[in-house]
Amino acid sequence: RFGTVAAVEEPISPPVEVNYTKLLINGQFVDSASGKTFPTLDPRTGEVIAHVAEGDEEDVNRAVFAARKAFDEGPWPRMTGYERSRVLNRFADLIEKHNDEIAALETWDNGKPYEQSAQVEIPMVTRLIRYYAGWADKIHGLIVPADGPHHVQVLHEPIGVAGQIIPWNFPLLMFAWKVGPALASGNTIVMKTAEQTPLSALFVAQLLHEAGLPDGVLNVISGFGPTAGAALASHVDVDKLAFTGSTQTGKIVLELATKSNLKSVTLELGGKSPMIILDDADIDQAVELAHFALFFNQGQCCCAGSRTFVHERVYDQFVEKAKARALKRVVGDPFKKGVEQGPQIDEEQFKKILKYIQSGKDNGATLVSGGDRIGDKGYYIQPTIFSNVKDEMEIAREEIFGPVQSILKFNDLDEVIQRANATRYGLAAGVFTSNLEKANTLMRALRAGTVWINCYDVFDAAIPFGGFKMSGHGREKGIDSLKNYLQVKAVVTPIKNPAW
Ligand code: TXE
Repeated sequence: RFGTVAAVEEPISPPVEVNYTKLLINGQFVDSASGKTFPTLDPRTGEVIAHVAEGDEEDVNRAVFAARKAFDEGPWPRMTGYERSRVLNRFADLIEKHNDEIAALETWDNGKPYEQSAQVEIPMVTRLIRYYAGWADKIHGLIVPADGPHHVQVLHEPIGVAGQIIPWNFPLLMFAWKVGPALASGNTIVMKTAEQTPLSALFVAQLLHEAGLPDGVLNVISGFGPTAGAALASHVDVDKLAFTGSTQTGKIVLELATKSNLKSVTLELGGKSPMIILDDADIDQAVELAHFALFFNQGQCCCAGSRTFVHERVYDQFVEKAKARALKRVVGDPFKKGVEQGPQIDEEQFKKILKYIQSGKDNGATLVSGGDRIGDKGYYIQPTIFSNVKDEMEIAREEIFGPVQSILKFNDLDEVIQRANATRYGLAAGVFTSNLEKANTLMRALRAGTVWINCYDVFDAAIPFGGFKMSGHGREKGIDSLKNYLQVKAVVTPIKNPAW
């Protein structure tokens, strides 16, 4: 048995048309220089949704040229913060107005449940844009006291042309995390979307222009990594690169950035986040949250709680309850009401996950539930649980990025700290306990960019997000993300009469 397949309800999405499939360069939707297109597929069936213009180096060059001009000649960086905040707020209003249509496009292209898109993710996009609209007129520098008769100002200026490369797991949220702070602080952008999910960014880019964004400030290139992505990462006229994706590709873009012009780089990469359940935790709540932490978004989250460490005293009970919860998980067409899990993004990820499931079986982990695909069409996978997982197994070390929960056993706090930290990643961690002392110890000891205590995946525009170790460089969201897009300039002026 696997998660229930919901097939009763009628689809709940509004009808949606695909109206934007070209590249956005200098405020115009245009064909690619080569005239090439590529298909974007529906993960429910593998069928083509639309053919999208395929950007390559020449298109990136045109887009960077437009962004450079928009930065150097203005008006965007020279507009007042208040004027920029007005554009961003109007943009947020327009996203809100088109919420359900955008959500439908996102679900169609990505496969995530429509209810999740419409009720959680697109509203989070709106909220995040408003958050950065709020910052736009509050970015300022400092006057610092220095020795000697000098007046010293520290200015915070936009950095210039930002290259941004995003993945497919949260297409529009990733778009917003990058565009929000970059625009609020007066930069111009060339964005390379993921080849699996190009549609929603093109739709909202058009809304951003309707909201008053000047031409050339945001350019959107659909296309592939080794061509369009690499051209952007190595472009000498790009001042800053922000990347979200795999650790492997993160290394490549960092190298390209270094070799070209040493542009500053922020990276948000993979993870293998520990989820630690102590024996004094509320077990039912811990089971539910550990389930959510792993299975949310088909398991395609960089911060997925993918190593569930459970204290030996409650281990068997936890595994039984986790199994019961996984069996109840509603898997099916993401447009149907009540569906919790849709298909995986594409065939490549689908095969990768099935390979990891096989590796778990081969390496002696106990298959508790699931373990196979669902049906023979689309990329659906059974909610899968392995117990008796050992640290050295591949499924406990590598990012699976799918609905596969690995449950490990521990018996001592120091031991679990050491094991939880014994990974090259350091993106997030979860702690479940009713003991404040233990929570405080774990919170300090865990080497991760986010520690959730008795909760998981709590995201807010104001909370910084990013990784320790090979999970990345820098932070997104909050004030930290603004800093990624600002240059610091010290201005020193002699003062004739320091007494005044
Ligand atoms: O990632 P890539 P993929 C992890 C997850 C997943 C694995 C592979 O484990 O199974 O990565 O997914 C662009 N120069 N994450 O192949 O390659 C690419 O076009 C410049 C974690 O999708 O990292 C896309 O826009 N750009 C992750 C973006 O990089 C290049 C989210 C991400 O693709 C490029 C997604 C190149 N040479 C996957 N090659 C997270 N941190 O949330 C690719 N790209």
